[in-house]
Amino acid sequence: MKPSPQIQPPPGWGLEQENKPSPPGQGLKPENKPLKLDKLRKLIVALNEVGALREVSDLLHDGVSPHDILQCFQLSLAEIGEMYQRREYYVAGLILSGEIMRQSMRLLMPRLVREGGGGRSGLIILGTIEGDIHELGKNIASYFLEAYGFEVVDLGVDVPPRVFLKEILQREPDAVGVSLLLTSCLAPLKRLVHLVHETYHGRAAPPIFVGGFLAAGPGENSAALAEAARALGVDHIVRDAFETLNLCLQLVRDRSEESPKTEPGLEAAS
Ligand code: B12
Repeated sequence: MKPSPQIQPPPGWGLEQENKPSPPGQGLKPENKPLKLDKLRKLIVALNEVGALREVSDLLHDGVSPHDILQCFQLSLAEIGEMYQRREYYVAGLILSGEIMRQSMRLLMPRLVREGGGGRSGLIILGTIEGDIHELGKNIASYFLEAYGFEVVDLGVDVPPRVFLKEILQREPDAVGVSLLLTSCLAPLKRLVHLVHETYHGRAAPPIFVGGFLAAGPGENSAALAEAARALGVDHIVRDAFETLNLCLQLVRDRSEESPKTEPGLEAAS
C-alpha cells in the first residue's frame, strides 16, 4: 500500500540512500534469516556501531522486514541493560547502544513509511514522563504511528504532568501515550493520571496508555512496574510498537463509533 502524501520521513533520514529489497527469489533464504538477525544482535551487544549499521543495511537489502530488525534491537538493548546491571557495561555503553539504535532508525524509517497504511488515522500525544529521558522506544512507537497515518504530537522527554494536561486540553487527542522506563518515575505518572481524571470530572478523558517499562529490567521488574502503572488508573499498557499501533487503531475505531464527540467543558484546567 502507498503511504499517504502527508506521511513523509524527516529530511536526512536516508531516503536518498534507499535500501531497495532484492527482487523475489534473489534475497535471503528464509532459513538464513535467524542467523543473520543473530549476527546483528551480537554486533549490537558488542557495541560495534559500524558493523551493526552495515548489517541493518544488508538485512534490509535482503528483504528482511524492519519489524524483525526492530525486535532484534529491542532484545539486544535489553541484553545490554542486563550487562549494565551486572556492571559489564557502564553508562557510556547505554549511550552508545542508544546511538546505534538512533542511527539504524535512519535506515529503517523509509521502509517503515513505505509499509504504512496511509490516510489520517487519528491524533496521538506521546511523551516521556518527568524525570525520565529514555526516548528510543517512544520514538519507534511514534514512527510506527506516523507511518500508519496518525498525527503524532511528541512532547519529548522529561515532560511534567501539567504540560501533558495542557496539550491534552488544547489538542483533544484520541489517546495519550506515556513512556516510562524508570521505576522512580511512577510518582509523576500518578500525578498525571490524577490530574487528567480530576480535570475531566468523570467525563470521557482521552485514554492514557503506558509503554517502555518492559525495558526496565528482567521479567519480574517490568511485570511489577506494569502492575503498578495499572493500579494508578492507566487505561492500557503496551509492550511494543506493534501493540501501540493496534491499540491506537482500536481506540480510534471505538471513538468514531461514539457520536457526537464528547465536549469535555474543562474550564477548571484551561
Ligand atoms: C539506552 C538506555 C539508556 C540511554 C537512553 C538513550 C535514549 N536517547 O533514549 C541513556 C544512556 C540516556 C540511559 C540513561 C539511564 N538509564 Co537507561 N537504559 C537504556 C537501555 C539499555 C535501553 C532502553 C531502550 O531504549 N531500549 C530499546 C527500545 C527500542 O526498547 P523499549 O524501550 O522496550 O521500546 C519498545 C517498547 O517498550 C515500546 N515503547 C517504549 N517506549 C514507549 C513509549 C510509548 C509512549 C509507547 C506507546 C511505547 C513505548 O515500543 C518500543 C518499540 O517496540 C535500558 C535497558 C533495557 N533493558 O532495555 C536501560 C535502562 C532502562 N536504564 C536504566 C537506568 C538505571 C538508567 C540511568 C538511571 C543510568 C544512570 N545511572 O545514569 C539513566 C537514567 C536517565 C534518566 N533520567 O532517564 C535501567 C532502569 C532500571 C529501572 N527499573 O529503573 C535500565 C532498565 C538498565 C538496567 N537494566 O539497569 N539509558
